[in-house]
Amino acid sequence: MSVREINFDGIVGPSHNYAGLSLGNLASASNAGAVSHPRAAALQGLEKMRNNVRLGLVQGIFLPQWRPDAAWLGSLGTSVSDAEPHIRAAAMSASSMWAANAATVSPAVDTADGLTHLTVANLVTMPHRSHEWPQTLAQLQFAFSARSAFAVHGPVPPPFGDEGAANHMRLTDHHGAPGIEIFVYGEAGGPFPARQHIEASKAVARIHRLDPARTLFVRQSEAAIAAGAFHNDVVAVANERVLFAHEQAFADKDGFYERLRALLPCVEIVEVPASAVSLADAIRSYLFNAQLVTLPEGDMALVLPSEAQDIVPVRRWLEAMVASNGPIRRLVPVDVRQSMANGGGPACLRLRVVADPADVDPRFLVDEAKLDGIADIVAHYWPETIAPVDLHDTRLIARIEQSWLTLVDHLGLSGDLGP
Ligand code: SUG
Repeated sequence: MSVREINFDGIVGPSHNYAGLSLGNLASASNAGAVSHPRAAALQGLEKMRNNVRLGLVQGIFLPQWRPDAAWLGSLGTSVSDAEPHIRAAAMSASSMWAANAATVSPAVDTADGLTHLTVANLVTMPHRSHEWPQTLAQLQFAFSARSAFAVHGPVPPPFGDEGAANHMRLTDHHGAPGIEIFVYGEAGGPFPARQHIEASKAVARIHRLDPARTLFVRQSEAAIAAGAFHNDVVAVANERVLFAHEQAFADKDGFYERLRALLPCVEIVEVPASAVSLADAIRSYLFNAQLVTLPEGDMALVLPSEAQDIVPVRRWLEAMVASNGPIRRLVPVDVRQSMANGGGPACLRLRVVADPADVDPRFLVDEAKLDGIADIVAHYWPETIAPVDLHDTRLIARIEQSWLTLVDHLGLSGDLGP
């Protein structure tokens, strides 16, 4: 086989719930206290993966994490029954589903030692996400265990916040060619925290042995963070030679575009002006939190949330874009509403790894038959609903644990991944 882009999607865990834990994430805040549907959420995610397989893309998976995270609660000197409600909710969160925050990935062709480097994200800014990394790292070490192909790194130390690939873009002539790696960091965000710190981005670039002459550090605009773009992938997405971004995504857009054009003359920047789609509508619609993918026949498609087209200025802009002679030729709407209600669109749910699929542990790759098997387990075991008040219910917790054990066993990973 040869180098391909592989999309690894996080399977939505059985504890998926709406506890309103993410300051600056408007969807999470506005759905706080709502009743979630973990089974429907996981099935929606699996359908998205199936869709991508049918498009001819290579699809991978990451497993949900063991919840409640008793080890983390133990390190805080408490337990699921004794913890304060917000700590219990943090220990129960299924937030590892958003695999774009699992790690930052630099393909072999960009690194000095010819290995594909992956650095697990520390996610220190949000308490409920700060304890994801040990279980994520364990999965990365299994999925990418081939030492001849991959180097998997632990997290950048706190206090420097690192949220992984959600703040990283790669532009290149084609996936297998050397790329320009772009790290987007925040400094200020009005009332909201900037979750990606430049110190962390620079550390990841050094650890990945990137060529400084082909690496850019770009500041996210304060207006974007203040409007609810808690990650860059809410206002911009890149694929091969195309950068698709909102006009107000970056603090110094002109300087960034100029440096990018000098480094990659073939780059095509598809910019959505604020006069066509406001920042608020861009964030409400999650237009940019789409998977911009190259189809086997060579055209690019935008796998976007189905509700994006319900917002009139966004629909108009998309219709005009597809009718024009631009690089994005096809729209593929997908229903991931359960994830969207916590601020996670199609792009949040996946981590892109450009690598040879033959080097990846096959337990982390899926085809349609394997997706069917996973969907059967989800349909049978995952809770149908969870209200935040249920989070301490011992029967619910037992069910969540049983769901996880069944899936991990089914995928042949029970000897390797454990609570
Ligand atoms: O970190 N939501 C996630 C959404 C992450 C989206 N990822 C990307 N943009 N790549 C977050 O804010 C909500 C959890 C809650 O409120 O229970 C949450 O964590």
